[in-house]
Amino acid sequence: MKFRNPIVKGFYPDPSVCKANDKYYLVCSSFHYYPGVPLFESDDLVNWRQIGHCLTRQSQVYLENIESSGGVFACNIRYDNGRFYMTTTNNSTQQNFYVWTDDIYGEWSEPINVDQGGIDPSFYFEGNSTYFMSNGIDENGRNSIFQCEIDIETGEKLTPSRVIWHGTGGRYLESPHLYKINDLYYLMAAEGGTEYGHMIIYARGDSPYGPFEAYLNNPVLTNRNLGGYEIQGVGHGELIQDHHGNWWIFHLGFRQIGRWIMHHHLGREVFLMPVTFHQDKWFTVGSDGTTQDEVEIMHIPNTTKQIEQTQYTFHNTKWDIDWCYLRYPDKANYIAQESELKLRSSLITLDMANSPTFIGLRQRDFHVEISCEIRVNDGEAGITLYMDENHHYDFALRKSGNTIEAIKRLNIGDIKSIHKQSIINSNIATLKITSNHETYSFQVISDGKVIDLGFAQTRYLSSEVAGGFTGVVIGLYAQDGTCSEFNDFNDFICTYLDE
Ligand code: 6LW
Repeated sequence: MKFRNPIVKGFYPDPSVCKANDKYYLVCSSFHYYPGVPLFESDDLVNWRQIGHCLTRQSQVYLENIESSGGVFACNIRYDNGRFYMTTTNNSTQQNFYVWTDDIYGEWSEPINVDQGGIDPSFYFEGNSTYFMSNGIDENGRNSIFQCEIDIETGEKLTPSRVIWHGTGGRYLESPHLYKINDLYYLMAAEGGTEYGHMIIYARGDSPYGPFEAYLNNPVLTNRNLGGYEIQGVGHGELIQDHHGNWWIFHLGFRQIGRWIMHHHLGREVFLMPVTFHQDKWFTVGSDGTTQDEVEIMHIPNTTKQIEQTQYTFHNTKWDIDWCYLRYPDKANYIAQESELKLRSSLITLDMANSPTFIGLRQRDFHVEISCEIRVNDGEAGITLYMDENHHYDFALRKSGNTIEAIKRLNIGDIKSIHKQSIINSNIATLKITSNHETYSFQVISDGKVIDLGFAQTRYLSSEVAGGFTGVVIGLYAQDGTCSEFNDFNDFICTYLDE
């Protein structure tokens, strides 16, 4: 069959995958968004459906007032002895921890802390032993992978943390994962940082502690030399054998816009590439160690079809699965029903690194049409294209006294300006945003009339401008009111269009 990358679109970075029973499970980092750690299920590795999150209670993850792109960093999911484990770092509290569940569709445990620093923690289970590794800097200032053994019931360290590898000398040695394949231990990691120099490297050895011999042709995967190619920043990967014996790497990457001065605003997404093990027991990725947008593969039958959801509405999404909040929300400000959403403003605005009244879906592709009928009863109610508190485009109805205005406000760093506004006769209107690679366009439909509020560039919401580790989220929000009345959101439709 032929499949297209990315395999999961939109801001779903740092994929980790495991198999259990006859299915596959994938988790991603979530930073300051709540619930934490989106969890997906698949039957065939190509089609993924979100089934929940691992961190669904405030007691599991501290997110209060944390900075954007702080919080939950890269995660690792493993299945051992009938139990699922997910380990991650809360980078804002600098704590590595894990949670577990015996029911993948149910709740996960309270967090169990592990006293080893660094980010990108990961498990390797063998017999009764649990190896726990993460990145760090050794006493000589070198990038390192540290490993210890823990008691999986309590998280207690059973051995001191030891350096097991220094990588190949690239900057930001991250995402260590250990696998035992045909009696050899393979340690795979990323280097180069999560931007344009990103890459996957690996080494192998005879024991979980090494010594590890690096693959001679590292990096085994990178797109850093593919100037002008859309897919960039590939790295941070997971190696997995499917139920039929074939090997794959899931990894992150992003889709850049522009050839020379590039930008990307959809965040880091999930990509899939086939892996071949050779007679000498070293492996390679794809045909030339790069990630391609279209992959033709014989060992997935043609009967497997890659099916993409192109429309997201209040009816075909679930509030607690598909949607997300900024940090821990004040649920009293939300009434979310099957066909309708009501939001009440709080004193917190979208400009604050806090939890404004906001509920969002990730923007998954460039060409999208978003529309929603909004009735403003108090303050400002609208749609925001949200990168972080300093970079967001807000499109809203605003009520002051008896006057109702439709506004488009651009927030780009320190520049915050209402760029266009128009007085309308009613407090109900449909707001419509259309986007392509380069621009978002904004239209208000009120009383049967279409009012054009112009456009804004995608570039200023990109990672290159805003920084951070996330991507654009399409948020419905309310702010700046008296915090008394709810505003109504109806007929939300987000449709992805062919280019
Ligand atoms: C993550 C690290 C990385 O923990 O970015 O691309 C960090 N890799 O491994 C945040 O996602």
